[in-house]
Amino acid sequence: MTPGDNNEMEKEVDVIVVGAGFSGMFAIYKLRELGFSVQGFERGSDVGGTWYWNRYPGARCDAPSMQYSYQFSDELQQQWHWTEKYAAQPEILRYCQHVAERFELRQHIAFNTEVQSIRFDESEQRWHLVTNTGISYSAQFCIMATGCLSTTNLPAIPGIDSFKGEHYHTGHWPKEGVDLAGKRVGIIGTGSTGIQVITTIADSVSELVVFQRTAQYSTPARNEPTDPTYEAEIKRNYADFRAENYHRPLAIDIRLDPKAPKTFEVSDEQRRAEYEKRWAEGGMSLLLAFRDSTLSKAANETVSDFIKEKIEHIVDDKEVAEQLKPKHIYGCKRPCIDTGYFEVYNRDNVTLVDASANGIDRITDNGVVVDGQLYPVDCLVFATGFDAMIGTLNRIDIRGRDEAELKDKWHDGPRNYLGLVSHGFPNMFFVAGPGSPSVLTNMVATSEKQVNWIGDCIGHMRSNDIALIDANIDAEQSWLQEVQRAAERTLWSACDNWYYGANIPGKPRVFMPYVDWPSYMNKVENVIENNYEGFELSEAQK
Ligand code: NA7
Repeated sequence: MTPGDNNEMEKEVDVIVVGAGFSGMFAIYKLRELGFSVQGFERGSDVGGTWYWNRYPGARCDAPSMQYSYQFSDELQQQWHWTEKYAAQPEILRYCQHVAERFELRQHIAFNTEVQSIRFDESEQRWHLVTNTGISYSAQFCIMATGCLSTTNLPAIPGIDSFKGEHYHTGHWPKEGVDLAGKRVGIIGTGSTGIQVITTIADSVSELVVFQRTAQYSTPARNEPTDPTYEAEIKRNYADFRAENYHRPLAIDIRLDPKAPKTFEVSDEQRRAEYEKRWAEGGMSLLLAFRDSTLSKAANETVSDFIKEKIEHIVDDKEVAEQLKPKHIYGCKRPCIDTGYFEVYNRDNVTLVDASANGIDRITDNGVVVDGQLYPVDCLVFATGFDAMIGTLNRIDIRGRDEAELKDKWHDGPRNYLGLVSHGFPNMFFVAGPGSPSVLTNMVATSEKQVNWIGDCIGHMRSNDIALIDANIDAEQSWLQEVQRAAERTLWSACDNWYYGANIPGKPRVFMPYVDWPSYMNKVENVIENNYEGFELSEAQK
């Protein structure tokens, strides 16, 4: 079927929203409030996105709950009570469900529905969408809220299909849960997810074998029940707190002071004291202790050495401690936070298998082989991450002007202007997509900001009889260069990480998120003041 010859069942709306996680839900709400007809699509059976799928043991957000939440409704933020500083997955999912109910969002969403294709028809100036359930829609606008970590990565380890025991990817954890008690469990992956699973299941399984290819930095989360005094203080002036946070480098209040001294401007004793204080406080703030901690290699070494000392101190077995010490620069991979991670390796039922030299040889019907040695397990957990940021977009057959495929256009890396619109794909907006700060910020807050921008833009188009918005090709090219340049100024560019697509074989090495949130926010606001500079707006055909 070509876009033109619509099948009879095709329905028409103003706006299509793909994905019903935090950004998709808010996009549906926002556009509906502006008076547009909206239809959402979601492959899960309910809202929640990342928090719907990632139900693995220990799944928890590493951004503080009172910030990792919506701000569009003051009533909502006043009435909702987060029980912990860092909320666990079930609580975040309950929150998403509450929001869906409270704002009557579910009626606009087709659940259990995967979008297969979205094609632009130039003559109609409309997008046509087809799903795996056979329903089809056409709309003037598309908002792609497909998530940054929504396509799982199951690595092509030889023999992976031959394993006969239970096996799970953390990003597809069964809804009904899994009983791991008393089993011999192997886990592959020691990123943020692996660390959460390991610390949570270690005491209930009979044996836990951790297959580690790259050792990770992790600092104590120091999670705790929400402090009522803190909660009351924030709620007294929530709006101001939110507004202030938008001006912070990561759109979040995590003790990052742009005016802090540089690492070597203080004495060794002062530096040590600051690190100790931040280690005791918990969270990721150790990485942000000094102004240059993420910018200068020498500065960064002082903090990475500090963490390595802590590992040495915590882990009893010296050889294991050595294997757990990361080799890369702290912060060039996403930092992890934990509750008793390194301590786990002092347990008799936990074995660390260092696969850093040659990776995993193969998986057999009953275990995992590393450096020629078989480690038998009953169950395998893959905490092996995601085809981040563009994986889900690339799985949809998206065709813009002249039938050009988005996947082809992005063959050498994603391209768009300000992370919002990709040239040749008019009226299709990305939320938290590549080219926007997204994963390097407080995602809920910055996605809300982006959706507000998109809503205002669509509202402006309607009021001014503008039919199409596209990105200017030169503006897009300059933006791509700016995104790369901004990353190169930081230590993010100093090692392989998923922001560069380095975790997926064959994925182009392009830094995907934009590092500098406050300047991004200024840019997108200035664009509006300058009559959508960098975009091409065309009037409706008469
Ligand atoms: P990550 O951070 O991508 O971690 C994936 C882990 O899986 C990491 O330790 C990888 O080791 C490991 N991995 C992947 N493929 C293999 C193979 N083939 N063999 C051995 N080990 C492998 O994903 P997470 O889910 O932990 O976290 C994603 C984000 O969620 C996180 O950054 C936060 O933003 C929240 P490697 O490092 O590649 O050697």
